[in-house]
Amino acid sequence: TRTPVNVTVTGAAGQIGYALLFRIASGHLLGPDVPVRLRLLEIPQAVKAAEGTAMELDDCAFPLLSGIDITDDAKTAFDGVNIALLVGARPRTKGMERGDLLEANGGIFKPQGEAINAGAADDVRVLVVGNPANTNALIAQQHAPDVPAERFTAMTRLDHNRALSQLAKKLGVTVSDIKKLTIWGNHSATQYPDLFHAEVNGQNAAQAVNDQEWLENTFIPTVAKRGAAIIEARGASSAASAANAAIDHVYSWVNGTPEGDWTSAAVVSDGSYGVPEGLISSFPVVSKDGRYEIVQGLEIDDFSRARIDASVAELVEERDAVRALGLI
Ligand code: NAX
Repeated sequence: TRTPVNVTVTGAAGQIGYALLFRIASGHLLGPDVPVRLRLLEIPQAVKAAEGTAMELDDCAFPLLSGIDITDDAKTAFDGVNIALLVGARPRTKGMERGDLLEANGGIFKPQGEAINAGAADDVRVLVVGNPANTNALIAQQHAPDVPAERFTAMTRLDHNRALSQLAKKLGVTVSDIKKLTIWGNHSATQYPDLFHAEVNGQNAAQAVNDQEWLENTFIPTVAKRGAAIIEARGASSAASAANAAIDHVYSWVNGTPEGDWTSAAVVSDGSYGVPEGLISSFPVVSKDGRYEIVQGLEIDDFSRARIDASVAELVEERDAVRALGLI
């Protein structure tokens, strides 16, 4: 039998954690033949709730789940980790300035980066979900100098999936008819969902839409502000869809993207498309041989350029702010 893959989930007692853990344990993260061992990291006050979730995981009798450990210590949580899902973060509370938010999250992602550096398995892959996801990923990455930088990613797959669904509705097609959609930039309201390189049943998506007004004033803001719309409707932020996107992100990373398609992920920039090297920004990516690679050579017109630049400028500001705070 195969050795179980060590999967660590932080913020395991939170609402995304609750939606995520059962799907990991049932084989959706890595595949139906890959046993997993779960490590749950929580803050001390939430360990008991995590234990409750672990009891329910036991009660599912998942054949692929070979064990569950729960801890409030990052070093323990990341020792030998193969897949690290960093979901727990400090949310923005009323009246909180951006600097305070970044600092509070620096206090979480710096020690977690250090713990990953100290104890992770050689093949560790890290996905940051907790917001501000791109910059939290950058903080963790900067504190893990012995881990290849490309192993740190942040999640824009939910934005990608939201964009697929909105476009499919508009055109009366299914999501499987759509290929090569891209989310560029930051996982925030400045993100740019790009239809100009996307294809719908082989036809260019922007041409198929043929409605610049809809693209600019409906599609882009609907995707970018979907998180707020979910909170408004549900009274709580996206959880199951966020968990689903995290599953998709890791599954694609480990198992590859289909030929003739790509997906979106925030990965360390190599300078492609004018995104400053080292920033963790969303790009069109393919996954090959277990690595995410930025799709090269796309032509970027002025409309897309301005939007990519605006989102990247926000990432630069966040990076400079965490630098000024001494967090990286
Ligand atoms: P919850 O508040 O339900 O859960 C967060 C959990 O993290 C809590 O149980 C808390 O105790 C734990 N936690 C806090 N600090 C921790 C630490 N240092 N170590 C371990 N655990 C810690 O939030 P939830 O709805 O689950 O969302 C989690 C994060 O995902 C938030 O930051 C949220 O903003 C972010 N999201 C990111 C998305 C994305 O697309 N990248 C979309 C969904 C979501 O909004």
